This record gives sequence, structure tokens and C-alpha cells, in this order.
Amino acid sequence: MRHPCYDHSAHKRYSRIHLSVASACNIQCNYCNRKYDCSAESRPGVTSEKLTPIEAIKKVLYVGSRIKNLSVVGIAGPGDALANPKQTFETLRLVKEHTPDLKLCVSTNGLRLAEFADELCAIGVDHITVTINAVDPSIGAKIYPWIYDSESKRRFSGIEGAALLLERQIEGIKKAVANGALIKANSVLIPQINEDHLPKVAAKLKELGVFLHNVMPLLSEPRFGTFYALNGVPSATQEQVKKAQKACGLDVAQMTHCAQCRADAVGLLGSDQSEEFHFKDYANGDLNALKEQYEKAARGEYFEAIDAFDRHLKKASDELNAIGDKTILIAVTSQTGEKIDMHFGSCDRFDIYRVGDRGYKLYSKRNAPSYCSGEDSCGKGAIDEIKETLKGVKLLLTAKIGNCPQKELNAIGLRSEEKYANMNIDAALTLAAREYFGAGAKEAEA
Ligand code: CLF
Ligand code: SF4
Repeated sequence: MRHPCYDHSAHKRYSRIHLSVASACNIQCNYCNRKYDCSAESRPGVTSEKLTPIEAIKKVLYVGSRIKNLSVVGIAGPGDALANPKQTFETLRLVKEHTPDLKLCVSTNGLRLAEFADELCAIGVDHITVTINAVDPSIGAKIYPWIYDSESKRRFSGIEGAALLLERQIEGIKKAVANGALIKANSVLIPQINEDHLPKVAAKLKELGVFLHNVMPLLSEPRFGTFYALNGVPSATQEQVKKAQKACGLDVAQMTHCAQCRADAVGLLGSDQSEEFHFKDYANGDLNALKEQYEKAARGEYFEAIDAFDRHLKKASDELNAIGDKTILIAVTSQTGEKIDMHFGSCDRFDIYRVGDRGYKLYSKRNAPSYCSGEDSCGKGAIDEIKETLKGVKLLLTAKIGNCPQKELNAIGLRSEEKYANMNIDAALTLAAREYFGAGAKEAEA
């Protein structure tokens, strides 16, 4: 999939551009200060430039002729895309007309999604994000002080408002799914408010056919001036997010690479290039001249090249999957999934590879309690469960491990190695396998 948010493997290949054409919002979230971008999709405390639809399409053409891996155009604020239907739809139509090779993506709080789902899908928006923080109005009421319903032209508050928002979100998602759109749901993890409720949200998302769930941490600092920040609701920790992702992941696939972008973000996720493109460079440019530049950039050929590269990679990986007649299981401790960069004591997920003398492949990811909990009883409670988790594994490649756990693991025939610390996983596995099989280990499993 050529969408950097929906496909983990695409996020280092394909870029997105956000068009900040939607300024107003029709609800109030307690984690948002409307001086800044929509915090349900972006990093709080950031203010984006605001564009008219015509400025926005000029920006797409200008940026697209310079960033060849641009594949997605998103509207994610700075307010709510569907609270500004005129600007949003005019922009989407212009993008569809002038850059039909780009995917269209919209992010919304969902209050008006049911009203606009058919129109969005008819234009070609096939990726829609809806922020759902609660599926219980009594919890929703602690998150949304009010919502404004444009149908009745009334403001609803408390449980009544939260219930109406939820009803519209559900109706909107059902309509969009029925139209074939891929729905991603964002949930802001708000400590003390919806932290323990998120698995219920995930269960509902599953029932609705949501494709992907993105649990985002609440970022709460007094300088953001939000209700929560001013009333002592703290930021969510990485541990809280991981725990929620693990629980929610039982029902719906979890996105774990969200960069909490700006409403005018440009480029790869986590590597923002918005500062490189200045309003004055494109806003007064001639639309036809910009379009010519865009077409000359031969983006289609570039996409083809990426696809061809992927096909080669798949072929190579298929070949690699014939990894040898003798194989062993090797576990690694990694925070990033790329390097051996985690200590055994803090690891709560072991990535297990099946490794042969000709290659390796990821076999499973196994969760276990951390050996080191930071308490006096450190290790004692967890080691039996870790040993059970690592049953059948012959080698553990880790950044650091103490003598006690090493001995415990040796007792189940598992050797641990620190010498590959901070090395890329692929290099470490290759070297470890070379050493293991070169040494003519007798124990290799079939
Ligand atoms: Fe933008 Fe959002 Fe579309 Fe992606 S972002 S509108 S789905 S193209 Fe992506 Fe950014 Fe996270 Fe959003 S990393 S904040 S999930
Ligand atoms: Fe702010 Fe977004 Fe919530 Fe609107 S939907 S109040 S812009 S966080």
C-alpha cells in the first residue's frame, strides 16, 4: 500500500502532504487549545499556515514536483476537515483534477462524517481517519465539554453532547466502510480518563470494520493552555501507550509509527520538510506552469521504480526464506526493531527469528513481563515467565544482561550474547548464525 500511515512498510518510502485548509472546528476537546492545530491528529502547541483551496493545490503541484515519493494528500486541520466542508471539498476536487495519481486522505472528529461520507467517497477519498476516544458517553462527557450540531444549529454539552457525537461517528464509519473506504481510528490516551476504556473502544472498532487503530499519547504541558494541562491531567507515558496498544491489538491492528504530524506537514513521517517550502514560492505561481513542472517530474515512473524495487526485495526475501536445512531460533531485544538496542532487564517483547546458515526470517514476537521492574523484588517474579516465553530459543542477542538472568537462561539451554549490542539486527543475526553453524553446532533444529 502506498500510504505511509496505513502501511508500516510504506512509511519510509512514501511521503504525504497535509493541506491546512480547514480552520474551524465544531466540537471542543479538553486536550485542545484552538489557538493551535487539531490535537486529535497532530502534535499540540503547533500552529500551521492556513491556505485557501487554490493555494493548496498550487502547493501540492510545487511540492510534488520536488518530492517524487509523495503519494498521499491529507486534510487534517488545523481544525476539523468536515467542519469546513466548502474549503475541504473544493480542495479535494482540485487535487483529484490536477494530481489524480495521489491518494486522498481526510481526518475528522466524525461529527459530520455520516453527512459527508458518500460525497467523500464519490470524490475518491478512500482513507478516512476518525478520532474516537470513548464509546461510553459518560466518559466522552469528560473529554468533550460541548459539540455544535449544524443540523439543529444547537450546542450540546455533557453526556448529551458526547452521546450525539458517538452516534454520528458510528453512523459515519458504517457509511464510509459500506462505500469501501479504509477507516483508521485515532484514540488519544488520556490518563485517568479513558486509559482503561480503550480496549472497549477497540472492540467497537472491530465490530465496525475499522482497518487500523492509532493510540496516541496525550501531550499535556501548561504552555499548551488546554483544559487538561491547566487542570493537572498529565501526559500519557510510553508504557501506558504500549499497554493500551497491546490490549487493543487483540481486536484491531495497531499503528505504532504515528508521528503526530502538523496540519501542514510535508515529507516522510517523522522527517518533516514543511520548512523547505515557502508560501511565496508557490502561492502566486501560475497553476498551468506548476502543473507542467509536476508532470515533467515523471512521478509515475518513480512510483514504478519503487514498486519494482519492492518486487525485487520480495523475490530476494522469498529466496532468503529458504534459509537453510538446519535452523535455530534466535531472540533479540530491540526497542526500534532495527538494532539490538535494548537491555534484557527492560525488555517486555522478544523478537524471535528463525535463522539458518543461508538467511533468517521473523518467526514471532513474544511478550513477557520485564525482568527488571525497578522494585526490590526485581527479576524474581518475571524470570519463570520469561524462560517459558523463550522456550526453544538457542541464542539471545541483547544490549546488556546481568549475571543472574544469564545463569537462569543457561539452565534452559539458552546462551546470551552482548557482543552484538547496537548492531543492526540483520547484521547481528548473520554473524551469530555464521558463528553458530560455523562452529558445527550439533543442536541445530530441523
Ligand atoms: Fe495525514 Fe492522517 Fe492521512 Fe496520515 S497523518 S491525514 S492518516 S496522511 Fe499519520 Fe501523521 Fe499520525 Fe496522522 S503519522 S498524525 S496518523
Ligand atoms: Fe481541537 Fe481537533 Fe478536538 Fe477540534 S477535533 S477541538 S481541532 S482536537
